[in-house]
Amino acid sequence: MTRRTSCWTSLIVFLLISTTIFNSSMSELDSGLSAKRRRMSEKVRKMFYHAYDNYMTYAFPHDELKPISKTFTDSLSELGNLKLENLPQGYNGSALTLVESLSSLVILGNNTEFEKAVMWLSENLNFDVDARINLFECNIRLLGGLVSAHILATDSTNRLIQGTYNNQLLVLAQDLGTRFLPAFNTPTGLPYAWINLKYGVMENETTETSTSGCGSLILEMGALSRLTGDSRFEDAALHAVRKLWAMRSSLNLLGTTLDVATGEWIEYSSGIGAGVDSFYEYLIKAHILFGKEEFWRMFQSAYLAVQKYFRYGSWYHEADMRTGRATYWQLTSLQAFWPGVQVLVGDVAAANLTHREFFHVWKKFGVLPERYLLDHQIVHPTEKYYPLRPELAESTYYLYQATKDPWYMEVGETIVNSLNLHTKVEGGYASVKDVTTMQLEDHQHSFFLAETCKYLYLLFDDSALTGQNYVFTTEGHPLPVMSDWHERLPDSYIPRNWTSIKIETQKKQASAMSMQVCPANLLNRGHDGEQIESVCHVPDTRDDHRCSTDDDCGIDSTNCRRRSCSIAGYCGLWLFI
Ligand code: DMJ
Repeated sequence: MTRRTSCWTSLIVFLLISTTIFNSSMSELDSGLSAKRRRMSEKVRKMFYHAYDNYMTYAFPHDELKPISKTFTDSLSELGNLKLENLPQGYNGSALTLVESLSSLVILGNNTEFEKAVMWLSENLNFDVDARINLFECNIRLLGGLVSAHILATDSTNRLIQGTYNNQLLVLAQDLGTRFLPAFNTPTGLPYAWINLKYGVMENETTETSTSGCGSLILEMGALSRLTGDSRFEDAALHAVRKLWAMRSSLNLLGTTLDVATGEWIEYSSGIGAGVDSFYEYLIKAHILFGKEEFWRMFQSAYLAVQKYFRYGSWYHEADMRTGRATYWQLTSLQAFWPGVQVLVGDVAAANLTHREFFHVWKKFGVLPERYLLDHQIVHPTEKYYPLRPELAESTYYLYQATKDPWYMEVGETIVNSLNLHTKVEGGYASVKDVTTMQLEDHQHSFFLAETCKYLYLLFDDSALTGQNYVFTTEGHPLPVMSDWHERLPDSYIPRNWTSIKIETQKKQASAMSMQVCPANLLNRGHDGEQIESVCHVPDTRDDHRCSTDDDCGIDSTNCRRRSCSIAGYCGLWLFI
């Protein structure tokens, strides 16, 4: 054998060996990941049932579980004073946690328990009660839970409730939605935050509400209208969105609280967290669900304003809607939903950056504090709690769907382990009262079952969603994306639970669940076949990129960072933050 032949032989042998090693290490990696997926989904399944079974044992049919004292609460804390003494005889709460668990039971594949729950609710739920409830909370939890469960119960692919289900949940949802309508009877059409289910708006009711409270009702009420053919629900919610949007500042920013009688803002400072969060979320999700360009236009302007005025590096602070000047430099636990929204519009890189920061704070404390002061890097003195919120798990799930990067499963595992270590008690999962001491509070919120457990489970096992195309409401209840709910159909489409868009000769599928890109990005795309531009792009004021101040500079399209003006007078990413 010549020296040259031997070199070639060695190279081929080397390549064969390394390919075999590479292939086998890849398959080891794959099987390692599958094993992890199985192990973790099992762990989350057990978490769900620990919370659910304890609720059913100690709290049902009341609203929520007190896991430490193994008793119940009917105050529905955030929902208002739906107190037991106000309820008719024999009526024991709204079984809120059961309603909130319905879609999670389907995702976990427990059709038997789902059917049992649906039948119980059909026979026992009654909204004719003298109770003052919070419209937003009641909408996202009860109405959303019922509408979503009705769709799941009647979905032929699920083969649920054979023969026994006659739209009872939809009838209940329609009754509840009708009880909401008097809230919209205001001079502005913006709904009151509180309403009595039996008597409507109470005398001397407060006219103050929040942006999310009056502006994020469109998914549930829109779906209710589509299902019942009664347009009043969608009309009322849509009117409120339009009115709120008309109240934006010249910077396209909204405040946090307002007066529904006068249409005046009360709190001008706002951000992406408490009091505003789901307003942004519902603009993009309503566009995906109803295919309405109007929602996309509102969302796009609102999103650009958020990126421009609230974003600082990977963080989001609050700012005055009139001037855009920063007001509070605080991270709030609720803001952690934002990377999930960014995934829906295709800004995955920006989502990843922000998500990492939230995870960093989670690891620092073991859970996320409700409020964290960014400039001092300390927990807010009076908001040290963690009520089992889902937002970080939710964003982790979306980012995993978009990237399939196994690192997000590590994040999920950390979240699961922290929850079991710090919040699991014999009678369920308890909220954390103080993240600095891990002292617990006797409350298992219903969203722990509707959202936290659901997103964690879906992170490790999304098989229940295969071939489905859902949008999740802000409370984690799935609503199917159907072409026949779309106002403006794409060029070509398959008339089922999927939206398929034809661009030139190329047929592309766009889906909120495939997470590749929001349909609007494809629809709004130019004819030149250029790559879809990031939705966060804000061009510099001048074409030659010259500037006098930072205000002349926009948002960089590739990484969504705010550009600043250099000493030499050029816009760019000069400050790495
Ligand atoms: C949930 O009820 C919803 O996600 C809502 O939009 C915000 N707050 C809670 C969970 O943290």
